[in-house]
Amino acid sequence: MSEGAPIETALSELARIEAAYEAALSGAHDEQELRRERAKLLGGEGELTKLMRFMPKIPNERKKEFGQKVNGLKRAIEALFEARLEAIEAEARKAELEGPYLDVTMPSRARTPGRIHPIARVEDELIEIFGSLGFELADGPLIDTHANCFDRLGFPPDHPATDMQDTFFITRKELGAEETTLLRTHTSTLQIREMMKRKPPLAVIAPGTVFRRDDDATHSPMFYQLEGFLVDRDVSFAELKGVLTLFARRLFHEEISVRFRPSYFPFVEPGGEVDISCVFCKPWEKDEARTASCRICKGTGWLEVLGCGMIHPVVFENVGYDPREVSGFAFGMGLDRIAMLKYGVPNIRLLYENDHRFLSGF
Ligand code: FA5
Repeated sequence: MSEGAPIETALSELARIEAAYEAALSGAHDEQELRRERAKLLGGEGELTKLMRFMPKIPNERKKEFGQKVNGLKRAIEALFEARLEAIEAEARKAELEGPYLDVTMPSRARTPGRIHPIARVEDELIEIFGSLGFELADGPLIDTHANCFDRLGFPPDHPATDMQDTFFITRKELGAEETTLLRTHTSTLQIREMMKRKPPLAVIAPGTVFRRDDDATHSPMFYQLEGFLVDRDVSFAELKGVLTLFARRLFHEEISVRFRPSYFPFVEPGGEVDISCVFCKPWEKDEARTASCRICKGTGWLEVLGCGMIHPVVFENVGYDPREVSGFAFGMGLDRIAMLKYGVPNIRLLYENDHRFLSGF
């Protein structure tokens, strides 16, 4: 607009907009186009909006006249816009009703039902098996203290056994945190947590995720464990053997044998590892050639499944129990390993790759 005679220029621009807006809005064929046309006139950079910015340059005695004209045109544009919008919507609805018939009774595309993930299935089965023996279910936080994960379990400070495990620290004492916390490296933290909370007798299982600095075909940095422990008066290794033999036979096969080998964990004494008969070459069927050539158990006929033992008196002292009064056993197994054995999964990573086949049945 020229600077010369602002009011005349503005009025002629107004007249131009007035003459053109009806054709522009009426010519829009759908809602999107209609909104675009409206924006060209009334949007932030629309023609009419820009004209309003001209107001300061209009002589005072004509400001009112100019303002009224602009507002009047604005209202007319809005009214036509609303009417056109309604008409366009009505047309669209009519076209839909008159268009091809949609058969809502047609059967939908078949969907394959999902299945529970192998690890969750194993977890459910174990909860069922141990539940039937009277073990209660417990849960604990994934981030726990160094004390619950190691110290109260009898790991001496800086014991090499923690080197393999204590890597994923969340807080650092040296940075001012009250207590060192880390992603728990085993579910044995639940022994401490439950025993500090409750008095014996107690029989508990605690499944959950744990984290370590591990990564190969049979080790994952995140994996699942299930902890079990029982504390009462006069509990002996015989009960531990009985419970674990029953678990292996119910979970895998009733003819499975169980073998206990001595092993060291700071929180049990005596401690052991448990092997079960190889579920692939099935030594109980006495096919010696098959066992000799079995790649899974490497011809031994045995597979390692868990660690266990009688709870160490130091652990009882650390949780406020009297080791002269109570005794108990504990065990901890890797659920991933058990799922791999049960379902013949050759590599642990397959369990975490979202492979559809794991969730659609096998
Ligand atoms: C423990 O973690 C002990 N807390 C178990 C225990 C509990 C012993 C109670 C005595 C009494 P270990 O580090 O061996 O033990 O791990 C137990 C099981 O977890 C192993 O037998 C194995 O099945 C599984 N496991 C260990 N590391 C991994 C890993 N990186 N990926 C998958 N499974 C693993």
